[in-house]
Amino acid sequence: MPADLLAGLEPPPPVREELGPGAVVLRGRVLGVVPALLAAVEHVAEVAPFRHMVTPGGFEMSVAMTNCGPAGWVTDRAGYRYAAHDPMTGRPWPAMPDVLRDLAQAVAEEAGYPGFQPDACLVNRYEPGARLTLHQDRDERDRGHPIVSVSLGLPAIFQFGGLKRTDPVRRIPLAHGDVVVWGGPSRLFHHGILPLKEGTHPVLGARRLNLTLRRAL
Ligand code: MD6
Ligand code: FE
Repeated sequence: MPADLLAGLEPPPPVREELGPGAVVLRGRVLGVVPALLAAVEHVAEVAPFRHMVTPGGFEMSVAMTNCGPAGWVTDRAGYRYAAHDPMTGRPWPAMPDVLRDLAQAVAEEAGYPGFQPDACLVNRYEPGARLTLHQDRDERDRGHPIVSVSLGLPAIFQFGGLKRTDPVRRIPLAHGDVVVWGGPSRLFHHGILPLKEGTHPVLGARRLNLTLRRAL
């Protein structure tokens, strides 16, 4: 078959949308590496299974979570923090697969943050109805580092507000393969995910996965 007939099968180049100061969405950026990302998540979840953590206020989160890398984000009655060990197994979190580290570094650089070296990857799993209320990511030691966030599976509505909880909130749809990178002036902006709508994604079924890669320590 002539090569030009296959050219149309290549994924389209990522489309860049500025979200706010220091925050950008790269549409479809990871579509070319989805199988490798899913294999990485599957391995992580075999060692450190997804679980519903409890907030300091005593509520079980609707989002199921696990982690990889030297630092894992956890919450329980004692508060939010990064921990070297999985409280469920007592063992260190699984190592961060190279594909995640390399991807995060490359994508951060494209977004204007060269030299990003993540030591934490939080994996969020949503089923229809699951949500993440408006919050700030403020448990990382040095907030000078950006966060790289990868969306897979069912689409979701991302809420993106401002420094104050009461600032106006925009609603941004995030789809399979999209990446959000943010840092700088918007690093502490409030954000959340509206309750996931029912649906079936061709690759992931009735689920959404979100991977957030950070420099926590
Ligand atoms: C999610 N993301 O997309 C939740 N936090 O499921 C986050 O809470 C988030 O996407 C910090 C930076 C990027 C994010
Ligand atoms: Fe967050």
